[in-house]
Amino acid sequence: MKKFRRLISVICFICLSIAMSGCDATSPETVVEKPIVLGYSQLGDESTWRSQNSLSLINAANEAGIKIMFEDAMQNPENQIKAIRSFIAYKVDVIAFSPLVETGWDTVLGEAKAAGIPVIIVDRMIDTEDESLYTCALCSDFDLEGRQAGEFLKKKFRLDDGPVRIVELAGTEYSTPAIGRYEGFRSVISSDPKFEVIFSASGDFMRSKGRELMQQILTHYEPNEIDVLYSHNDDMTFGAIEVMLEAGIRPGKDIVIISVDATQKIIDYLKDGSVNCVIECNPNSGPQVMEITRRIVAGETVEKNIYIDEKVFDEYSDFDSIADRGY
Ligand code: GZL
Repeated sequence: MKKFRRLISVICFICLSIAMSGCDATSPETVVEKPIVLGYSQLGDESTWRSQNSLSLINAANEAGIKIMFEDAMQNPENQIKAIRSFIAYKVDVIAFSPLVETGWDTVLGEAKAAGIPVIIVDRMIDTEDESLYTCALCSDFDLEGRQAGEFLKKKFRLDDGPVRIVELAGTEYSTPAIGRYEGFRSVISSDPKFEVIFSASGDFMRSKGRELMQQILTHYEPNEIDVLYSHNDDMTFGAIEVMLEAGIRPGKDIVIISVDATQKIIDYLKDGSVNCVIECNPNSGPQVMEITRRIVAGETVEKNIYIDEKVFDEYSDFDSIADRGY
């Protein structure tokens, strides 16, 4: 009898401990995988494009079940370096960042490498001799974007003897998009001397500075002395168009306009003839960044350099084929 009671008490203890542990004795322990932790340093929130890029990254991380530590550097590379150091201290699984400018990253990326934390470069590129400092770079081809702008001008003015006088609103100095869009554009138009850039200055990809530069341009040149506005992003274009309209200038007619990014508003301007050419720069890289992160953590090989596919929309395009931009 004593043995029977002992057996019963042992069975009760086992049942009680299983009930307390919350797991089912009939099935193996359910192993909950630890979520991947991604440290992301975003360069700022200077433009419509950037806001959409940040939204894409955060939404994609949530959908992928990745814990994202998202830091906005507010256009200050020192803040990006601090953020990357905090990710290293936190021992994140992967670090990703959009570098405001191309240089100054070797030291902090060397610290990430020493800590064994892989780095993904997103959107803009860095200028480094040591490619071991990053595992993958997912960027746009900014030189191609500049060349596409030049090719549109050659087509638009193919029957015009010139001169074709161009004013340029450039992006943030020493940033990959500003360098690529500047150099790519000139590599095409330099083949024909009728094209002349009469003004170029950085508007930092900001609407307010685009506005200021257009006002400055109109103090130096009469409207009929300007044939083309080439703007490195839509936000600066919006600022410039405001000034043109205030000055009685018909955007897209009195001055041909080329803009880069392809927000919905600039596409609407293209459709109503206020803008003549839009070079797409795709901000929706979030899903690709999370897939690259997952593959790196899983130990899979990833390509060193991945370019985002992008299109050109211009006055010769079939506007009905342009999908809603979503931002
Ligand atoms: C390009 C991106 C640029 C956009 C701007 O990839 O870095 O920065 O063209 C943004 O709109 O501010």
